[in-house]
Amino acid sequence: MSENLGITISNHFLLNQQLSPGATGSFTRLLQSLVLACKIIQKDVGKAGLVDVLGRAGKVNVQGEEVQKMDELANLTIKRRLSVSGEVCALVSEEEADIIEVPRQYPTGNYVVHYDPLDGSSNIDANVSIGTIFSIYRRVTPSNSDTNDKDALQPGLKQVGAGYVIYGSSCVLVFSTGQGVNGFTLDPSIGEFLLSHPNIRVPRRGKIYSINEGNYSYWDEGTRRYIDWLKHGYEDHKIHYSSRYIGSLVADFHRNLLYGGLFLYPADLKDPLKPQGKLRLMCEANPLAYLIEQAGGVATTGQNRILEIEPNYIHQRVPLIIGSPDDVAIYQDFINGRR
Ligand code: AHM
Ligand code: MG
Repeated sequence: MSENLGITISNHFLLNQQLSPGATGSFTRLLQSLVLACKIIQKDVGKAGLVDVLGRAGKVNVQGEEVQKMDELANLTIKRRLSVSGEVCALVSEEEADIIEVPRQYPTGNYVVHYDPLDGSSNIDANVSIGTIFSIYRRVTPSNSDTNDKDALQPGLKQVGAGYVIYGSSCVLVFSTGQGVNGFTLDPSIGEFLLSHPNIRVPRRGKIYSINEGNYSYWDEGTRRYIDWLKHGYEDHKIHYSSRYIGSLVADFHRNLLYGGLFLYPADLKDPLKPQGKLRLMCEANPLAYLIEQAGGVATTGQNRILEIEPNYIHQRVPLIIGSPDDVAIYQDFINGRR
């Protein structure tokens, strides 16, 4: 058992900082601002079922206060907390069309953060787990210039940290800064995240596949043959695969990270406006690809490693196949005609 099990996330950050020669504390302050934002979102998500009672987005509640939809509220919370942290120069949110500049009254720092404030938000009303995903880059333009696309559109390989928080049966934060993956669980009685899942490694092979099978007839032939093989190919693979699909990427990813298996959102022909599938490269695929690789797994489009994709625009979509290395390798065999 890890001797650090149960230490607070702040202590964990400080220990890492001490082990990094030349660290200034900036990155630690950025992470702490993100953690605080997620604690605030957790508190708000706990009241999600009362939105109808308290008022709807853009309306005024019984106390005369403006009430916002949960995903808008989560977006604002992260935007505010990171803007005042002094450590970011630009933010990119799934909820906003353009790069968010830090307001001029605040000092800026050297980091760019991409985030999906409330992933799976269509599930909120049914009390299904939802989450926040974040991805951190160092700015590449000079600090005395305005930030631009060069800072916001870096390939996933350039991430210096990434993670997610799940607002579920408990609140769990999983993140990596390039030295493995650790998971922390919020102890609500003291308001602290405590190390509960040290050094997470994804199993080499799993028994779970996660995909929206309603899209079956819109997939490419390789993906269809692969899913058929999982279901009917017992004689060959000798594994009883189970299908598990929550429809919240963070929750599906987290389960598969712990238990093994793979998640797939391939390209499909369902929506001509989204030929690359549904998921976003910068705020969904890249951070999860970074985490899965740190945990010993693989993330691919089927053809290319996710982390090597050169992004063209901030809301770019990408096929995502991610999980246990042996499972993803077999999928690629089907896609590339080797099976
Ligand atoms: P969102 O960011 O708007 O919530 O959309 C992303 C979500 C993922 O959490 C989930 O994996 C996927 O959409 C589910 O899509 P579908 O309903 O097409 O299966
Ligand atoms: Mg999302």
